[in-house]
Amino acid sequence: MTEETYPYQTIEPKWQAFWEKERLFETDTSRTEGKYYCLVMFPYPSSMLHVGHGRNYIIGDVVARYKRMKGFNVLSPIGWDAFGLPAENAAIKGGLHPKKSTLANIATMKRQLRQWGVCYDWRREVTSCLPDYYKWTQWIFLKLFEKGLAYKKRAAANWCSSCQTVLANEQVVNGACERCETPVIQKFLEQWFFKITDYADRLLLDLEKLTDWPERVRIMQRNWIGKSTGVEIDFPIKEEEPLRCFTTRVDTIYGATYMVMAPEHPRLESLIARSPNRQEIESFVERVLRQNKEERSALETKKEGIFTGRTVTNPMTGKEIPLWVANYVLLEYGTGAVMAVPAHDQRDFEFAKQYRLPIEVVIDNPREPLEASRLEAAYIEEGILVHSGPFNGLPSREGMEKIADDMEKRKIGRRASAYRLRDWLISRQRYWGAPIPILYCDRCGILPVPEKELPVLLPEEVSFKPTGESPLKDVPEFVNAVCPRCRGRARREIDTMDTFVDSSWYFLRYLSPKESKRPFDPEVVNRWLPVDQYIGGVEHAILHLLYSRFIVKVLHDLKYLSFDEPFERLFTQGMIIKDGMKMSKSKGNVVSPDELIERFGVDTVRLYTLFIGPPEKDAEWNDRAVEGSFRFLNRVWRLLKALSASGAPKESALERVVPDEKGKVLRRKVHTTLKKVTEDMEGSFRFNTAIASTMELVNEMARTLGEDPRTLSKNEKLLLREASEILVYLLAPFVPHLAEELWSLLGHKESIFRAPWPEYDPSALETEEFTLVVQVNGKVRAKLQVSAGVSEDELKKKILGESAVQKWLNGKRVKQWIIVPQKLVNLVVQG
Ligand code: ANZ
Ligand code: ZN
Repeated sequence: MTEETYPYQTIEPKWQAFWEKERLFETDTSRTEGKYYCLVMFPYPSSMLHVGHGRNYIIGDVVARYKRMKGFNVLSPIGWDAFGLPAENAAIKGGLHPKKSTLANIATMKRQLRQWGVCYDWRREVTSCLPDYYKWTQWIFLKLFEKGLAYKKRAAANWCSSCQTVLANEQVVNGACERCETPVIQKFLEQWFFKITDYADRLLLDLEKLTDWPERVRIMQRNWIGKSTGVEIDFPIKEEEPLRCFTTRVDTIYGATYMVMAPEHPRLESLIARSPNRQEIESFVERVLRQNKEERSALETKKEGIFTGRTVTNPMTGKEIPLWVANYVLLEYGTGAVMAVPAHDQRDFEFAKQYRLPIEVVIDNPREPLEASRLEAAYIEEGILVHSGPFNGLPSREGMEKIADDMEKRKIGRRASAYRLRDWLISRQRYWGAPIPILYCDRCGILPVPEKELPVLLPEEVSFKPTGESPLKDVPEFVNAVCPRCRGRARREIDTMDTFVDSSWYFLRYLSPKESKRPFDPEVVNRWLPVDQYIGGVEHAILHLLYSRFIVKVLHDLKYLSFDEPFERLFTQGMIIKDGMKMSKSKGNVVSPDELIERFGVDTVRLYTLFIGPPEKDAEWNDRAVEGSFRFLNRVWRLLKALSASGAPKESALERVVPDEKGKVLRRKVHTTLKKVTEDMEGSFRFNTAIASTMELVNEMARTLGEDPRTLSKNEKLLLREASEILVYLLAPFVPHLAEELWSLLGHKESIFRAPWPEYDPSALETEEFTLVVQVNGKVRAKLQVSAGVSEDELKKKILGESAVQKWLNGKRVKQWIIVPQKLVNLVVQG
């Protein structure tokens, strides 16, 4: 055999052109039978793709190609999440206009995807920064506004002083901006919100339906929604409305010795109006508001507070207890006020110690009675109620229920839930996003832009300066508008929408991307969704998936959609690591695919990306290991070339093989591999093990082929022909260009992607067994059941593993093996 490498340079562009000409990936969505919607998360057009990005699209392409060979009507679309900060920041630094740079990046990435043999139905391409798309993003805003699910309020918002914009809670990671890692501060601003909290319970409950999602993603969503069940209790205040708190430990209420409210609590101002140290309280509040919320609620943070001068009544003990303000209580959680039980809550304990507030044990440790004066930390476990009036002696759980019942009966409290989830802050003080379709009229107030006036076009002539306000404010043609109600002068909203709004519905648009009268054709969408398989990075486990689920539920409730969960199955691929770090431009460890493609061809890069490890796990990229994949493909190429030179039958031989004894071994290998690869593709995408077994199959084929193909019997040629066909099938989703080339070498005229994936032959898997007699030094010592196809190595291993044999070997070395095939083995050992 020659060592020349296979001509990927000519093969790859040839088949790419062929697929395009054949429109192989254009999907007829009017046909829903056997529909399979395979979706990859649409990319942000950031510039060149590196091999780390490649994993997502390659996996999606493998799944789409495989499913299509399985006979499904596969829809595999792509688009661009094209609004966003990086393009605008580049423009501020004196770069290109965001629209120019974004469209240029899209062109580059498109070229790359084509070059990788990743195929989409390009007629369905959507680009979120173009008016024909964002018109409908604005339409979705209007629908939420009509339903009271979009509202504006002045709120403390997370502010990144470097990005000069607010961030959603989800975009704050460890108290810093997710993008640039600048510490986030709180800033009071008028902001637009989507009322996702109205859907908290359904978003939580329906996670149960998503059984084909990775468990860890479901857990992350569950924690993010963060539901706690407990009781809301009203604490009376003299001459005022009672103050309401939320607790998960109502069993501890007899130990509530003081109450704390959040510094931002709307009732604080009036409660302290006549307080002598009002100024002191106000300056305390101001200081706390400069701390960020993560810091404030962290367990380690120093608890600080101030007495309001007021008291409230503990409704169970009837005692007056002091009301404090403290940094560790947040307004957004529960009711923004807490009954403090220092004996049983660690934060309250630390606070009480510091400010010498009373500590009373009301839950006793059944193993070791507690004493308030000797507590070194709060006793937070369950126990037995003490000093709790009629509830004494009850275990915590039971106490909780009994006290809640009692409160509900007397109407001083009620069972309730609290959620960690906050409303979704969607306004951004930036340019490169979809304008929020709202008008402000001095006479008529806040008004939605009438639907027929959509889209509110984003003007192109603006000056890019980081002012902390949207640059749209300096564009009079944009700002000045006519009030749709009174025809008077109105101003336009200058903030734009969070890009997560754009990406919360793009998968609907793919079904009818050219619709100009509505965002999508509900009829087609309802037949094609939910998405059968969604593939993307786990970094979107919370934000994007939660928002998409929310928007779909809203559109469902508005009767546009018949389903209420967008993604049936979810697969999250692991990251590609280089030198121990996530591969990314900012880390400077990016491997560009171009050079590798030049040296080895794109099929090699695809194969390596899939072979690198289980696709859901992170994997370390190794440039040198890529060569191993290249060698394998060359081996396959030479093998099939040699075979066709040997005069193997030209046409399909799948059904005409009658193997002899020797042929059975090969045939068994072929069909076990087919079975295994099929299972690997179906289950959890075990591409790496599928490829590994395909490599074994190639070894077995090479063994059968032997040194001189001319000596092959007719039967062997037939068998090898069958093996070759199946091998090409198995390789096709992974290395589609080479597979097409080999497929045509085998004499086929049509694309392999129009050929149905083969079924394995169960009869080929059957292994016949025989009884083997094992002798040691000529004496029969064991009888074993052995399968007919066993190799000599395996046979020896099996014999040596038998305890009945080991006993007679006594640790001695076997000098000689005498083997009578399928009958007897005699081990000759010394003395
Ligand atoms: C009394 C109590 C006694 C509490 C006790 C705990 C233990 P999770 O489980 O996270 O839902 N809390 C309520 N609202 C708060 C707010 N806005 N800011 C800070 N803390 C708040 O926590 C619920 C508990 O967190 C509630 O139950 C309340 O303290 C506190 F032995 O009430 B607990
Ligand atoms: Zn008006």
